[in-house]
Amino acid sequence: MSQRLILERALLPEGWRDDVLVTHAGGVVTAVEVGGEPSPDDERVAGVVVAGVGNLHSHAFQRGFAGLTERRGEGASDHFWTWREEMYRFARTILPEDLEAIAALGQIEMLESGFTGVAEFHYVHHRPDGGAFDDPAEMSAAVVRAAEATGIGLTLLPVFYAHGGFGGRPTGEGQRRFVTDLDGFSRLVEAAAAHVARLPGGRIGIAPHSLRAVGPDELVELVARHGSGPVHIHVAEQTAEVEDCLAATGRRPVDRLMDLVEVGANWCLVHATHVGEAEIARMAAARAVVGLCPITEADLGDGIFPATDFVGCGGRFGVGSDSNVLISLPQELRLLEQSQRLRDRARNRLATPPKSTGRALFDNAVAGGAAALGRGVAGIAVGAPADFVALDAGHPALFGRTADAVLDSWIFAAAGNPVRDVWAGGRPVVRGGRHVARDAVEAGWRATLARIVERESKPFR
Ligand code: NGQ
Ligand code: ZN
Repeated sequence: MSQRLILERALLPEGWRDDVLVTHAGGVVTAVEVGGEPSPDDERVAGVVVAGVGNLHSHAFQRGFAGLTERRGEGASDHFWTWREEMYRFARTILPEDLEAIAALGQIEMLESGFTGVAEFHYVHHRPDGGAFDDPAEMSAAVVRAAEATGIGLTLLPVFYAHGGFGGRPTGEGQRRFVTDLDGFSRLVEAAAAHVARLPGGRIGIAPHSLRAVGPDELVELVARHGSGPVHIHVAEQTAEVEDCLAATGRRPVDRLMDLVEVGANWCLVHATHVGEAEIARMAAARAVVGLCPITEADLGDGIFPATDFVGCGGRFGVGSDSNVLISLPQELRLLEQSQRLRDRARNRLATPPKSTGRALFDNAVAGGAAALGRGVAGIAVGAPADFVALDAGHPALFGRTADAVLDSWIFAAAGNPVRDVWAGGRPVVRGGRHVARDAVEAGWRATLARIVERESKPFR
């Protein structure tokens, strides 16, 4: 059955329009008419409506230890690799029901901030002792159940992980829940796909974890077997990875990756922080989406992605919440722009006139997110998922603003959350700024965190 919404003001791919009649059926937009004839059954949506954004990179379980790695450890300094040890320690404890509860709260926070879909880069596959679950996709199924409860559009990316570093170094204790061989991975993908199939709007892709964790022959084989959908990979996030890659292969990571396999528009290169001029041009020419995760990249001390140069080459990007230390679509976009301003000591670095900075950031996030999630059509348009975000035009930060200034004010000037209502796959999931299942999901979250604390002998810092 089709449903109709009358949007008072909306951002369509062709620009800002008033009185837009949107029809959707089966979770997909079937018609968009400006000035269409309303009928009494239509739902009127006041305020300003924009498309929902795909969160192109999440590790759901990491939401569970957010805020617990902000003390300096024993060593001389803390950095990405010491954080990773803490993260592994947390990953070792997570059971399927824990993952379901943690993922559900994270997804609610995503939806309430304007993310209507998520690409879940999922690598905690096995039991805590490294043994196999009866269903190889047991942990994946927990993420799928969370998405069923929250309504977020899930693109599940089972991760292939085989090595502890370049040159086929063995994996360590902390990685034992992640590791499969190629055939085990194919079975996992098949089992995960069966779970995803019951999810409206669910999609599946793959994620070779990184050039550190995946050998060259394995990468080629993974793409040959499973490379028809979205393919995501972490690349060049830390300078140590660049150095190790150069030492092992004589090439920088992005060059190495693109020498090995044909990277195209279905690829999402996550982070790509440390890239040279030639790599920037190469990623842009390939139409790959660069998956930027500014909050996590700042949190982990990764560095600053050369977004101005990449956009100058016509490159495509979107944003992801990655470690989920803090989940907020506008804050990801703001920090992305502000990192460029701090580096360049200049303003409006990612604006593409006549679009304002906020509009340019937002449009990229919509298009890049849709591509990375394998969703085809982006924006409020026929064939796209019925994912809409209604902003409260009366919110103090937005009041009196028109056109692009609404997005600028949301992204740069709103401390509170002006997101009022959200639809994901046609389903109303946020009403009055609150997810409809928030109470139940919060209760599950609290119970889960209490369980984890009880189970752990050594508390998280
Ligand atoms: C991850 N996260 O897989 O969760 C990674 C850390 C790694 C980020 N890179 C582990 N932000 O890269 O080896
Ligand atoms: Zn990641």
